[in-house]
Amino acid sequence: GSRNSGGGAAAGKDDGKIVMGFSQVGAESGWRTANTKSVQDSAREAGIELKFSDAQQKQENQIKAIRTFISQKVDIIAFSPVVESGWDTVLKEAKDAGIPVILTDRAVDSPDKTLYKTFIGSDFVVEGTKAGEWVKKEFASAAGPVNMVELQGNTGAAPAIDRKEGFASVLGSDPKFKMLASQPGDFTRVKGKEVMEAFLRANKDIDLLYAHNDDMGLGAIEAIEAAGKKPGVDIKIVTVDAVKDGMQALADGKINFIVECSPLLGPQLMELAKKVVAGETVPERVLTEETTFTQEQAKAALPDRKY
Ligand code: GZL
Repeated sequence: GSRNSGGGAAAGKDDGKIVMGFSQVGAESGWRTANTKSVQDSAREAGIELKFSDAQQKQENQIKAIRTFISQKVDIIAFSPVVESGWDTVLKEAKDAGIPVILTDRAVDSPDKTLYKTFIGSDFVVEGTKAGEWVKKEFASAAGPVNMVELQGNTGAAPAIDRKEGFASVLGSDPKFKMLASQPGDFTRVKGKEVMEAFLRANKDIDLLYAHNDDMGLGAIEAIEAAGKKPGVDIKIVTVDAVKDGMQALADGKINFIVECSPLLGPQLMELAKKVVAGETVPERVLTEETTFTQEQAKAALPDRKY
């Protein structure tokens, strides 16, 4: 059971083990399941007791989970906010309860930086610019117009907002590149396929698809093939994540370029948690290491891919 370590601070279990409450977005994509595995495996290796909750991509479920962790007096809370906004109230409740919070994967837009100790995750704007730079190069000799469509992540999510912004910052000013349509596909294969079907019905001549994650790109591939077109040839595809299924499609020539977004945040998260619980200062922002893959690089990397 838990004992109150006094001072209203959160209590660990009697055996001094750190207890972490983790609120996960959901299980919407290959990236997400790899991220969950990384968090769970790393907690076990770090000797941290993990209370894990899956919010099925609903903000109200994450808020409920955080409130439960507060009532359980966990030592630390970590979560990946499904959307950027609407967290100040519950994060103030955690702060008032003396429970430190770490943001992982996605950011919140709260101006009050005292509501969390650190944010570990990718720079999604940079990921969007990497995708845009590839498109600019790929179509450098094309006379234009280059007709593009975009499958966005779930509305309001930091990666959806920032990947869109980064991509547009590279191509938006060049009149050759035309964004015919840009809609949310919620980071899932099913929705990505559905929205791509609609794009194909409304636009006869699409040259490029930018999907904010592999899973939506894989759903779109099904729609493109059903429409009798060759993904990666008739319609070039650039995605973000570099999960195994995406890398396989890249190696098979159905995707043309993938910007990596690493889900393996677990080890760094547990190290940061130990430091925070011990009262040590930690950097405000911890960036993840990630790269990009061409079709050739995917063939070489696939055998060693951990997720
Ligand atoms: C990005 C992460 C995104 C992935 C998607 O860090 O939040 O959510 O790109 C996942 O695959 O669903």
